[in-house]
Amino acid sequence: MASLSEQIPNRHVQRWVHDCAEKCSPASVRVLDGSPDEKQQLLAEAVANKVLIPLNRQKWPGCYLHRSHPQDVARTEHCTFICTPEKREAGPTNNWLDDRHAYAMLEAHFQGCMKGKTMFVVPFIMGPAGSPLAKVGIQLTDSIYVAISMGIMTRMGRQTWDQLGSTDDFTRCLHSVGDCDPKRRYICHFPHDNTIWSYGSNYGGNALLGKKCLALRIASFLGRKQGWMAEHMLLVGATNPQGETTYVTGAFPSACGKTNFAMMVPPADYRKAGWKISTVGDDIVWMYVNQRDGRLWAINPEAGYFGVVPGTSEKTNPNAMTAIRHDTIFTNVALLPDGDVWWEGKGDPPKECLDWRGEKWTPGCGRPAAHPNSRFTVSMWNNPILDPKADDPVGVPVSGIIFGGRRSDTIPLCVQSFNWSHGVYLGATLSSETTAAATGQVGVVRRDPMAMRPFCGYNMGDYFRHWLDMRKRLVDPPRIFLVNWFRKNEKGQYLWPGFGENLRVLEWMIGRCRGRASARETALGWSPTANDLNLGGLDLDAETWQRLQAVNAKEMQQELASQQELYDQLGDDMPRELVWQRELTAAAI
Ligand code: SAT
Ligand code: MN
Repeated sequence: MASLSEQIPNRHVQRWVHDCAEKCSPASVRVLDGSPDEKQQLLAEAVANKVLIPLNRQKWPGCYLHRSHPQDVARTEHCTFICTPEKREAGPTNNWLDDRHAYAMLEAHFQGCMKGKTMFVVPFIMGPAGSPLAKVGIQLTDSIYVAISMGIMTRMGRQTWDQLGSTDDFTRCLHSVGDCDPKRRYICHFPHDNTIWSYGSNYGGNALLGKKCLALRIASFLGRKQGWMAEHMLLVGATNPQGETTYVTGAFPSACGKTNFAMMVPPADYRKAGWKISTVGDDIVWMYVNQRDGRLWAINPEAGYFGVVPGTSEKTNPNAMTAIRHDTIFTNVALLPDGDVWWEGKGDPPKECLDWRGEKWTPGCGRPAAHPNSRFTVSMWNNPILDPKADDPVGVPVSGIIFGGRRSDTIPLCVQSFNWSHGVYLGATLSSETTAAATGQVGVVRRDPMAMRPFCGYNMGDYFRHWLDMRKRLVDPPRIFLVNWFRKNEKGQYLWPGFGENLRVLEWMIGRCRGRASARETALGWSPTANDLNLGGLDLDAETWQRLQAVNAKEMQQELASQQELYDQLGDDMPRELVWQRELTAAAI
């Protein structure tokens, strides 16, 4: 075995790994190279250690089940901290710790925490290799599940060293599962030091540090300093029958259908006409101003999808079903006696199975078989509709930005903002009913600005200002939209069919971006009439359409009142433009 310094060509990384190994005292240190052989070894080791259960080879080749600690099933926002010298930098929507205090407290937890274990050194690139936008991270972890998952979710391995060169421009990601006790769980970000320390959780958003921690919290902080944007958005291409491709991004809170939208199958009549959808990303984008055309361009920094499993089926997301057919890690789904897997929404329930905790489950036993936030981890290369530019170092031009939340009432199916600042207002006041993606109560309305509330690495007021300022750098800014697929009638039924039918709304949005679709003015923005949207073939009567698009004065007044909470919380940090935008809306209702 080559020595550590032979395996790690970069001196800065060598020194840091050495220091962390001294702190954590692992029995051994293993530097990953990202090769297929290595992946097979890691999988075999994880099976031997009962971290992974191999699934039925015929039905699910190369797939495994992982069962998490029962109290480690979602992001834990109350344990997530932005650590800076000043509280103002983190702002009122983040948990803050004084950085020196946080280091000192966590030192005590990391001290000797890897005794008897292997410390994996996981070098990875966020973004296409060779891209000037890409960022290097090195994650140290004592979790083989995390090491394997990072290999799927990022461009992991040897090529990282070329990207890094001899610089020390890398995010230092230190992770230990510790004893997985939720009382001793800390996900700490040190944006000034380009450092993340995560202790006490093995769950995706808490432990795969390239994802939310680096690509959103740290990257949003860097983006503001450097004039670009890191956003919690999908990125999708839509190609019309004329062969013209338009790219849009979409910001939706966790578990509101981003992955489904990004992998959408067009309705039958659209498919016949020649429409095609292609995925660039399902969760995170980095956007920058391309000096060649003055437009906003975007890349997906990730290389895999960490998607919600329940509700995924041949009907709702056949492309995801194809993608996860092989080489996928399932976390917290149900296991059948023959090594098949099942989850709620997949189809008929099995007569009997083991639930996500490994306990006997029968239909009607009163518990879900799969955890509501069970996940698949799969390479983007498995996606049958991966966009040909998904690995392009310059990314793709963004024509439209969609904000969306899960709201049973108040918010119409779709509107377009009047202009960029109004669009920033629509994004800043985005709200959604909470889901199982984070621990806490499910189904309560919360403000989730740009779907970034849990992921913004600095003061939300400064983040809004950064959004407003980006307009000045753009010659031709993307058009901004607000959508809500989840409006219900008084019986609690969804008014809009959603899924592939969302392409009808997307087609209108693309038409607006390209200046060829019409709309009428409402208090909330430009709104399509039934004639502006292709509703042919949908079983949707005029009254339902009316209710989908209604801007109800009473509901809107409540909405504006509830926005006040966010405005009060941000106080003087809230940009004046957004105060005015809200006043203009109030006056228009
Ligand atoms: O669990 S993750 O944070 O990775 C996914 C999500 O909540 O969006
Ligand atoms: Mn997400």
